[in-house]
Amino acid sequence: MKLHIQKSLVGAALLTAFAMTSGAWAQNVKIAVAGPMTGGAASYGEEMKKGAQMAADDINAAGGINGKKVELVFGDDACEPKQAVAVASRLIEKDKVAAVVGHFCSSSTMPASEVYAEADMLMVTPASTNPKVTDRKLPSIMRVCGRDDQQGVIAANYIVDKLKAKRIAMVHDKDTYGQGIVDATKAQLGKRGVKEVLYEGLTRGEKDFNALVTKIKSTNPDLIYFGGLSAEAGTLLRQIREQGLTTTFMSADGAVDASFATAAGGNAALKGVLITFGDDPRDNPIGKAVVQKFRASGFEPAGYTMYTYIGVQTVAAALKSAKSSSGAAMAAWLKANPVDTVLGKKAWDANGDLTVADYVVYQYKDDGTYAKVAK
Ligand code: ABU
Repeated sequence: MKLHIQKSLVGAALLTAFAMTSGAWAQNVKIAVAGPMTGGAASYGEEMKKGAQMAADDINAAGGINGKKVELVFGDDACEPKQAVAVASRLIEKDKVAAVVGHFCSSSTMPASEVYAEADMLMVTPASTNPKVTDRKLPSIMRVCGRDDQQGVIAANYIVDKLKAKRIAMVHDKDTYGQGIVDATKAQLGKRGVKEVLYEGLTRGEKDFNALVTKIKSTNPDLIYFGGLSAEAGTLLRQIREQGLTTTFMSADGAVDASFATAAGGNAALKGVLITFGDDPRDNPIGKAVVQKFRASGFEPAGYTMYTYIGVQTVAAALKSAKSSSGAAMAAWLKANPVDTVLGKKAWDANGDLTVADYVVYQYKDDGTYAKVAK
């Protein structure tokens, strides 16, 4: 009897293994989702996971891609360029994914995209806004977010036209995105006749910026502009306020994340802070049902959640219709065929950038939410 049960268990295990390699599992279309699933930027990775999973579930509920189910494969780059390259190689060679949604940090996306382009793999980033991501014109590399040379213009014009600020202290995190967005804003400020009073870098992951804050204070700024991610944005803001500076603080899309408030010392600490970000995806009427589904599940689809959702929709549309497994051919198809997403119809130019940029200036309230103050 015991031997019979053991044989049955072995048989069932073999059947399962067979099914996984040649049955239903082999029929799946694997889409990778790569980003910082661990480390200091893990909250963005969580947004990516949630956004991608909801999109995959919705696509599968509607019949999948040409009758095949979408199977997500997650890759953790921890927002580290070397790890991103290793993850890209693994997704291509071991996991044999059909396309990639990712990465998050521009500094990871840039080197990983070289690997994808070499393998002729479609990669669509939901969040990497540095211009060089697409300006290198790699044929299979695209994005569903805006660019920092668009975002920086909106920020600088708001600083000049609405705030009438003249003494701008600019701080970045020495990373591709953080320094890039500061440089883009600085370039537009220069065009508008404003020269910054301070331009300094801090180091990501550090927790004590008090010496830098003292230096900022000595320049008597009327605006502090920070380029980087939410952990450093929040820590810097907290230490600025602890040193008694009430100066307006402004940042960009890298700070639009719940961990900004956590690092700053709570929601109230963000009151009055300005940020630029794409038109709030949660307010788009087309995506209302998806936003409600997230909220019903207890997850607020903030930051890049909805962008990741449309990243999966975008690669799914290409996988369904491009009639080729070539990443360059799928990207060419996307550039010629706008895609209906839960954030509206999206179209791309020859670079792989969206044809319409929708950056907006927001101001935080004391409850952690923010409201539009300028388009
Ligand atoms: N765009 C905000 C953060 C991601 C990045 O571009 O590095």
